[in-house]
Amino acid sequence: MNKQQQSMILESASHFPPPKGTKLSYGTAGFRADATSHNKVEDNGVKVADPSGGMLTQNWEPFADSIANAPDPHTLVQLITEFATKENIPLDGGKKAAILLGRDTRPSGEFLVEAAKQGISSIIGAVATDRGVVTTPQLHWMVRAINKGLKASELDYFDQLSCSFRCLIDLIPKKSGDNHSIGKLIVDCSNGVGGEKLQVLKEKLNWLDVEIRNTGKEGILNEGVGADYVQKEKVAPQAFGPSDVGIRCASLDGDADRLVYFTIISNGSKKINLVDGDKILTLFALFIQDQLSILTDKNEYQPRVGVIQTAYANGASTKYLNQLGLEVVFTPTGVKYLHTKAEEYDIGIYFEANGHGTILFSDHFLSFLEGKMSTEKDVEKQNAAKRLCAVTKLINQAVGDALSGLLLVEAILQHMGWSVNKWNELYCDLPSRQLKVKVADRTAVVTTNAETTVEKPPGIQEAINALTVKYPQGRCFVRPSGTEDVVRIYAEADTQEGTDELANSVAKVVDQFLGFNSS
Ligand code: 16G
Ligand code: ZN
Repeated sequence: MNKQQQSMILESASHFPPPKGTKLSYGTAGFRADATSHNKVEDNGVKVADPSGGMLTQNWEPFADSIANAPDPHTLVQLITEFATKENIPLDGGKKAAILLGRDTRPSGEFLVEAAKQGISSIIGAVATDRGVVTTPQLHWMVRAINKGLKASELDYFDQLSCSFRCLIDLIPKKSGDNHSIGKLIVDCSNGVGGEKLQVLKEKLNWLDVEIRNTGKEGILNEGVGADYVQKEKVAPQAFGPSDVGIRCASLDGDADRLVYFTIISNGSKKINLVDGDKILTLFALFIQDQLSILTDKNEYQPRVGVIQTAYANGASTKYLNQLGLEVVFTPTGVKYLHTKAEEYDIGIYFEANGHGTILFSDHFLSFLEGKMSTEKDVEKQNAAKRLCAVTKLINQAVGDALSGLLLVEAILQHMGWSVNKWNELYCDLPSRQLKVKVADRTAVVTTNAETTVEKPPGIQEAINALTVKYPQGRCFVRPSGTEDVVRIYAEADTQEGTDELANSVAKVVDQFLGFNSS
């Protein structure tokens, strides 16, 4: 690193001394400042997208950790020099770099973007472009598009989503007397960034009967609202009430990378039927399977379809997907693991139960589709190819995206002429329970088999097994959280009582082995 470059970094780093007593960690999907709560408005954090538009490459995470925790500017320069040498990154302006910045609606956003700009301007050859307030998936989409030489503005994003949605609607087979109306959708936007973006889409799409709530104009981010709240608490969010009973509702999270659906069950209660990420995955898988069966003959090329879940997927969903003849595989929790696995297939469909997920298509499959669209004479097949092609454009190829996921769900429901209940009844979720236990050191828990088996501390897995076999359809696993200082417990069984009992007894085991009084 030359002198000029060194002094530029030293100067900018001197304005941002690390906060005392805080150890920052990149965690599952980014730096988070206060990891004890789930994403309150005062929390802040930083996510980094790779040049591919995907999550930060995993082997860069230790570097991200080390520079975030560098005690002083000189150590920072040293760490950068070492890393650049190791990764063959030309410094001193040897290569140009463009960095896109974006933020959500948190008050800390402007300050963080400003800090990032100062850091970037201290690297010779690096140029920052501020894309303003965007959803997390929008920024990932833009990075991917730019690096593929495609149109990459926010307007391009909205155009691509709305055009491909419209295309799917136009391709719905017309049955006489059936206008495919499936009624209104109400969306809870978690008082986050999704509200204003969904409003833009709504204005572009006459085919979408949507009412937008919790846009952040009044309520507080993630307080009694949003996909995380709805999925974990299994209750309706703020601003939803008796007049919404039975209506199709959806919830985004604060940065709009998670999506779940729900309906309110009865008057006077906040109880809901949750339609979670597993069901969204199932809907997508069914539609794709249908279209592929129209498009391809048995004796010709068959794209490899893979469905990727985590251990949190409800057992009933896995069983259903297996019955459809689909290949289902499991990875540890966190989009980066699911996404990487999905890339191994021609069509990789991944979802976490909590609503993070998307569908990835291989280049090979994309050229197969193009070929079909230009040569296929059969109208049915031609249409199936067009539909699949529209899906590849609608669904975000960089990362899970609640807005594009929502449009795909809506298009498929309209295509099938399905109500939300019909969709929800594809299979019936097994009762499940999630608990967390505060432990002295969560890193003492080491798991394997996509987090379903505990290797360390020894003996704990045997204790969990002994409890689990007592319950019909029992399944239970524990794992250290990647975002909070706790060990999480997930249990499933044929009844809610049994499930709760199993979860509670395993929580006791975890506390005995790892709790504060365990040593
Ligand atoms: C992060 C992950 C999410 C995962 C969650 C688990 C991304 C974009 N986000 O929010 O996928 O479900 O962590 O949290 O990867 P936990 O480790 O605390 O259970
Ligand atoms: Zn999110």
